[in-house]
Amino acid sequence: MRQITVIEHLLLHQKENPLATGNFTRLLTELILAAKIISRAVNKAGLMDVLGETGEINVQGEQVQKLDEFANRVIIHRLQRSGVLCAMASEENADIIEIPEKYSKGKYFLVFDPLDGSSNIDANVSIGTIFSIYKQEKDTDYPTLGELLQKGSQQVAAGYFLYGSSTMLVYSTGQGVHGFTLDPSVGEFLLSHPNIMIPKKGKIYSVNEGYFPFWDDKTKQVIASFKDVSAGKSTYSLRYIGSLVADFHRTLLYGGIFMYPKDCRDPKKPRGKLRLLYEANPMAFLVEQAGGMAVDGEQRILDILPEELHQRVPLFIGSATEVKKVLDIYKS
Ligand code: AHM
Ligand code: MG
Repeated sequence: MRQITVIEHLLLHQKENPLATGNFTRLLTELILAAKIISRAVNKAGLMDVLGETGEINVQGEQVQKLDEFANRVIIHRLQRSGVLCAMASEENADIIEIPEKYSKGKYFLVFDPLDGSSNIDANVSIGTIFSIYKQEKDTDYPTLGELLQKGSQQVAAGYFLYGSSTMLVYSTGQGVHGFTLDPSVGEFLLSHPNIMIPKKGKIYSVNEGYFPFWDDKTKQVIASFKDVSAGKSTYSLRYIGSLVADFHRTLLYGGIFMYPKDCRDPKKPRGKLRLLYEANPMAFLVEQAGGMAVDGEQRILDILPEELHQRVPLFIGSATEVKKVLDIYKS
């Protein structure tokens, strides 16, 4: 069988794909190169003594690990020179990242989580880079934060790189979800998973059950429903890696549901952990393209109008059957 690279795939589908312009291809090419550089560093992490913490704290109040910083720097460095972006936003930066004067600008916003699941780095667990692309609506040279804060439904593309037993790229431009596997011997991502569709119903639920005491009653009912085997109900297995890209990738391929509910430890301020812009929206875009659903318990993730760059949301994402079950319980 002839093997197809990502760019070839994008160009082959040019007719159906309004995004397959030179600019978008350039953006994806730069992102792919950045991901290959990150993948190489992740693979060599143990050898290069780049593991461990720097002692600094990022805007989320968490310890920043060296590989996160490296991944963040690589993406910013390559993409700011691409000529196709008007601004960027990274989970590691407090504010919008402007394109320096000396580089030309374009019409896309790139929003990314450079290395998600970083708490797993030392244990050699799969981690990933998540990205989301929006179009600038106004024709101004200096886009404001307000222009970037668009609903997830306005994403023009989204995807992730998974640094696992092999490195993969899974992405969508709104024409289905396609997966590519990096062949390190030739340095190309080759089409391995065309038109991924999530099963309508799955056999796995995925959640950090250690937080059970901090959930509200409805959330407890939701999780209990996946353990209820009375009267012929389906049995579910529990899988939880604690690395969103890996947990999501499994959910996309095998079906079932991944959940990160709101934590009610402070009853006045119940909140999710995952970020709407960097994590929930891109995964919601992909899952819907694959025939699944993503909600915050009440509404569709892609319908939420973000109020701030680092906003957090509860997330229930996966096969339609399981996500509908969650919606029904919260509604009841
Ligand atoms: P990060 O962006 O700081 O790496 O945190 C996000 C990660 C996700 O990958 C994962 O789904 C979640 O945090 C796990 O959180 P917890 O350890 O609370 O279960
Ligand atoms: Mg993250």
